[in-house]
Amino acid sequence: MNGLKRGALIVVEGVDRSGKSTQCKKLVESLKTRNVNANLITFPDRTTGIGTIIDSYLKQKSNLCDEAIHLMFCANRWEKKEEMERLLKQGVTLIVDRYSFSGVVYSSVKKNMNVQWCQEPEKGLLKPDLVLLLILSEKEISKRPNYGDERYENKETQEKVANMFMKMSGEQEDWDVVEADGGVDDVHQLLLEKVMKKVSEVGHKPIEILNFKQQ
Ligand code: T5A
Ligand code: NA
Repeated sequence: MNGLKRGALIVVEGVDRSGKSTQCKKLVESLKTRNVNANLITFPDRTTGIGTIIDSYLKQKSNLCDEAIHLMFCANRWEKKEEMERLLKQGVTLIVDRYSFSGVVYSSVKKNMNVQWCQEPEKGLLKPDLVLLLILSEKEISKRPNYGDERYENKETQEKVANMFMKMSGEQEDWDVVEADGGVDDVHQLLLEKVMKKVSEVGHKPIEILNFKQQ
């Protein structure tokens, strides 16, 4: 066994505008200044061929049936799996802006989309060591800049999504619910502490495979 410790797989989830992208970028910067090798991974990755299809769907320039777009989001993660595994084994901690949980939640709040069906193609991807769920109060949500024109950017969908994320957080291990109403730096300090702790814990633990607890 070589002496190299693997990186930690850290996922940040939450509703739209909860500050995920802001926090993920800051986490990578802070980890680097603490000599932790870290990379940012973002889903959807709109730069790949599959990502282009997703981007067009989100911008409402094209339409796909609910099942097909679900599988696109999922395939967008599968096409990154090998690279993510390689980086983790090289000791790089990955800060991931959305992952399979967004995939399952945003699809299964739609009519006629079954949760188990949505989970199935996500199984076999890498299991995160920690999922940080950012939650906002009603008051703070109303203060954040307006939603844009992308699909899902409406109050009704966002409420369903927030409820389902909370339900999921109670069912899965390694989830940490973080109140993210505070200023950017305050939330950052909270998250950084949790991430540093996890980075020091993973050491030589094998990377596990994603599965879902029965709903
Ligand atoms: N989706 C995604 C699926 O349906 N299936 C999937 O499998 C996946 C992966 C696009 C959509 O795709 C869906 C979910 C989404 O609806 P996206 O590209 O991640 O996903 O969405 P974005 O629009 O890029 O990002 P979000 O809307 O989710 O916003 P973030 O990243 O949570 O928030 P952020 O950091 O961009 O901040 C939003 C605003 O708030 C301010 C920021 O400056 C910014 O203006 N802000 C704060 N203001 C005050 N206090 C703070 N602490 C603040 N932090 C940030
Ligand atoms: Na984002």
